[in-house]
Formats: sequence, structure tokens, C-alpha cells
Amino acid sequence: MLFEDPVFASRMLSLLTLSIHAIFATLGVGLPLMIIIAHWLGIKKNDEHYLLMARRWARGFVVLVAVGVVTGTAIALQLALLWPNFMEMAGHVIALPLFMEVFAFFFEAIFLGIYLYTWNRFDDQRKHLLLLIPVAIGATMSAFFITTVNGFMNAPTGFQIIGGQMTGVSPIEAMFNPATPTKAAHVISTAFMTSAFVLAALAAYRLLKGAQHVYYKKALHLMMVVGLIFAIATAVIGDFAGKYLAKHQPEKLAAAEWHFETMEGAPLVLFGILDDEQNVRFGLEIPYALSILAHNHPQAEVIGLNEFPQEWHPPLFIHYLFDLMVIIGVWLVLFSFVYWWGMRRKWTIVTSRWFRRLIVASGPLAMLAIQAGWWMTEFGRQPWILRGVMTVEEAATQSPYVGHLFFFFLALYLILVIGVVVVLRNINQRFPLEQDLAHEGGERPWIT
Ligand code: HEB
Repeated sequence: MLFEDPVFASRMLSLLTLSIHAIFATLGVGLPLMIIIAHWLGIKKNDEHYLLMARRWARGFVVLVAVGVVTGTAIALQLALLWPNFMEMAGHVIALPLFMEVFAFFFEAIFLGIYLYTWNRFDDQRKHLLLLIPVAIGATMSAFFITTVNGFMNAPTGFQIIGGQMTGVSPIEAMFNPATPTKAAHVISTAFMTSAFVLAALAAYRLLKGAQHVYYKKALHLMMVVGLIFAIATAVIGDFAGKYLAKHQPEKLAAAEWHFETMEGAPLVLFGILDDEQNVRFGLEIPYALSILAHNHPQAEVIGLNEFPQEWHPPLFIHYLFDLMVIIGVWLVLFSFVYWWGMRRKWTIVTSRWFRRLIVASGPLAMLAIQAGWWMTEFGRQPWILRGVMTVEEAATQSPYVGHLFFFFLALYLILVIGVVVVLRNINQRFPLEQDLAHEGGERPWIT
């Protein structure tokens, strides 16, 4: 049985936990900004619908944050349990950002609590809005700090290895490793983008289900425009992430692109099938695009995978993960641009039913791109847990019981996910829009 192998079981358990956590963490990082934007617009335009958006979204946000805490704790626990040798070697290096993340989280949680429980206490809405700023800063900073740890695993810096021990550690240098700038920026902008598309999808879904209220149209429009802005930002930063890879992890880029021989003017291959002789069949080749992605120049030389010893080769299936992420990213830019342009030009297609169905799909699509991005990043770092220093195999626990743990956590996450869906639906039924609107202006029992 595969699950009897502790390395395999540990990898599967980490994969499971991180994938689940990515869903909640992405929304946890992205939603506060959406709430701020709605709240601010409500004040600026003196429009109660936007204020109500902030309130309704905040209710859902609390639930997602709570679950994010559970899955985040599972990650911390599993880091120590499943990868003891990694923690022994590098634990003291990454302790600083891990601690800072917890600190950022508390910062966020405290102000979130105050924000939620003071709905009716402020005559001046602007003061209430101020409380949200530390919430958004805290959420974004925790994404930043935790991503620096992943950056460190990809581009370890700030230490020396003497006699198998990490010494002369500079935690700051480790935190600001070469991977940090592009990774943190990409993670944060994709969180904003995905949260916007998820909220747009929910509004579009309501409209498809027959809701008529202009509230949903406003929510849909606002989130599509915010989604467009961050989709463009994501693509631009993604391009920088590609350049980072070309410079610091060329084997990952080469594996993702099925680029085997070092050459100038390298094309970018989309999809396709690989045969035994490293030939790509049925692929879509975009001439020079890989050289441009890697070095901003059509004739630039891109290092091929064959320059690296076999043991360094990441699994080649990451090619499809990269394709999936990039295709979804490009699609979302074009699609939300067409929406925005069409709305300005009063095209009827952008308010048609089938277009709204596409909007509903863009939420899950963005989430899928998040998953594909992380899987490609993590599988693409194989065989290393700490690139060039320690392999995943060396880091893993020897315990034969990890397989059991896997199924235990699988059950836990299933319960969590079902629980979240049930709770969110309950909240929605308990606070129908019409009721919320009727309360507007009078006593406001937003939170009971
Ligand atoms: Fe991404 C990752 C690019 C879009 C999500 N990206 C990544 C990478 C790259 C990229 C290169 C890797 C890095 C490393 O490994 O370090 N992208 C890109 C591009 C684009 C994109 C070019 C355009 C199209 N993404 C995207 C989207 C999304 C994403 C749309 C979602 C929504 N990614 C992602 C994630 C990740 C990635 C999550 C992981 C993290 C990092 O950063 O790493």
C-alpha cells in the first residue's frame, strides 16, 4: 500500500491540507479589501446598497476566517509532525516570519471583532470604515509573511551550512530571499482577484435565480471591475514571477515549459503530449514567447532541463498545471475586459443570461487557477523541500502512521467544508436581502 510509505503519505497529507487551506486563506486575504471598497463607495456615493454589501460580505468573511484558522493550525502542526528534519534544520530560520504571521493574524482578528460589533455605534460611518483598514493590513501581511517562508524553501538564503548544520543565520535575509517579491505580490494580487470574481459569481448567480434587486447588479458590476484590475495586475506580476524562475529556478521553468535544450529564441509550448524522446506532440507553439517570458527579449537564451542532472528534474506534469493557470489568467483578463467595455457601450450581451453564466463560472475558475499555481510551485520544487539543501525524502518522518492521519484529516476537512456551506446558507436565509434593506435607516440588528 502506498500510504504505508511515510514519505508518500506525508506528501499527500501536506497536499491535502495546503489545497484546502488555499481556498480559505485566499478568500480570507482578499475579502477585507472588497469589504473596504464597498464600504468606502457607500460613504462616497451615499448609497446604502454598498454599505449593505460591506455588511453582508463581512458576515460571510467571519466564517471563512474561522475555518482558515483551523486549516492554518493544521499546517503548523503538520510541518512539525511530517517534516521533522526540515524543522530541525530550518525551524529557527523561519520562526521569525511564522511568528510575524501569527502576530498579523491577531492584529486582524482584534479589529475585525471591533468592526463587527460596532455596526450601529458610529454616527460617522467614516470612523467605522477606519476599523477595516487594520483588518485588511493584517490579512495582507499574514499572506506576505507566510509566503516568504515558501519563498525561502524555493530560494534559500541567509545562512551557511557547516557540518550539516545551518549557521550564521540572518532571518531578515532569509525572509527577503529572491523569491519573496514576485511570490508575495502574485499571491496577494491573485487573492484580491479571486475574491472579487467569487463575489461577482455569487451576485450573478442570484440574478440568474430570478433576483431583481439592483443591489445585485451593483455588486456584480463593482466586483467585475475590481476583478479586471487585479486580473491585469496578476498577469503582469506573473510575468515577473516567470523572470524570477528563469534566473533562480531555471529547472522549474524548463520543466513547466517542456524546454529540454538550452536555446535562443525559445518558443512557449501550450498543452501537447510528450513522447519518450522528449518531443512535444499536438502542442501549441508560440514562437519566442518563452524567451520573452524569461528574459524580456525574443532572442534571449533560456536554459533547458537537460543541463541539470536527472535527480534535479521536477515532475513534467507541472506543464499542464502551468498551462491551466495561464489560460485561466488570460481568459479572466479578456472576459472581464469585455464585460467592462460592454457595460460602458451598453452592449446587451453582457447582461444576457449566458454571459451571466460565464460570470458564475469565473469564481470557481479563479480558485482553480490558485490551486494550479500552488501545485505547480510545489511539485516544481521537487525533489527539494529546501532547494539545493535538503530533499523532501530526507525531511520526512519515519512514522508508519501517517497514512491513518491522512484519512483522519480528510474526514475533518470534509466536515469543515460541509459545515461552512451549511453555515453560510443559514446566514443567507436568516438575513434575506429584503429584510436587511428594510432595516436600513432604522435599528440595525446586523449581528445577532
Ligand atoms: Fe501564477 C505561481 C506565472 C496567472 C495563481 N505563477 C506562478 C509562478 C509563475 C506564475 C511563473 C511560479 C512562481 C514560483 O514557482 O516561484 N501566473 C503566472 C502568469 C500568469 C499567472 C504568467 C498570467 C496569466 N496565477 C495566475 C492566476 C492565478 C495564479 C490567474 C490565480 C488566480 N500562481 C498562482 C499561485 C501561485 C502561482 C497561487 C503559487 C504561488 C507562487 O507565486 O509561487
